[in-house]
Amino acid sequence: MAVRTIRVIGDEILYKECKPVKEMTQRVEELIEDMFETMYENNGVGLAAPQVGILKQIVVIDVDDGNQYVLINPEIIEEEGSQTGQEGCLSVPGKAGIVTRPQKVKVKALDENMEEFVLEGEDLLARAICHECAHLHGQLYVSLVEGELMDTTEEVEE
Ligand code: GNR
Ligand code: NI
Repeated sequence: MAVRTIRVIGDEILYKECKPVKEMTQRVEELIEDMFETMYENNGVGLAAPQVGILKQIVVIDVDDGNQYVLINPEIIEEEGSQTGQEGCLSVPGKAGIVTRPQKVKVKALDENMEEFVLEGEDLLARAICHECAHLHGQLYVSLVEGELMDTTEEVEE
């Protein structure tokens, strides 16, 4: 297990389309473990493989609902309602912005055993699912921000 380096905005890999995973391998298993470790180390609620430099359709999510979700080749199949709120991204450090997302989503994906499942998420889980799936298609939340991108780091003047 290892904490991997997170790619940040401007890195061209973040803007590329990710490839579907065809089979579970030891490499992919290790990647998933490392993605969880990297996400927890950086206090994130989700992480997509391109953020650690791998162009594969893999997402991990933990929004503190008692579950650790692994989504391989995810596809959002239903969206309902809308929520407008603050969003951040580990690949856009020190910034946050207001983004409107569906209030509820249904996503179809494969789990770590390559078994298909459908996950329904609301509130932050729906937001995280949308945010992570967008990463797999080379999209960052900054392109969806309403108004200004805000600074979240305190600037202390001397
Ligand atoms: O840690 C994260 N917090 C977050 C907050 C609101 C909406 C989405 C997110 S995901 C983000 C981690 C990240 O960059 N995942 O790609
Ligand atoms: Ni992100």
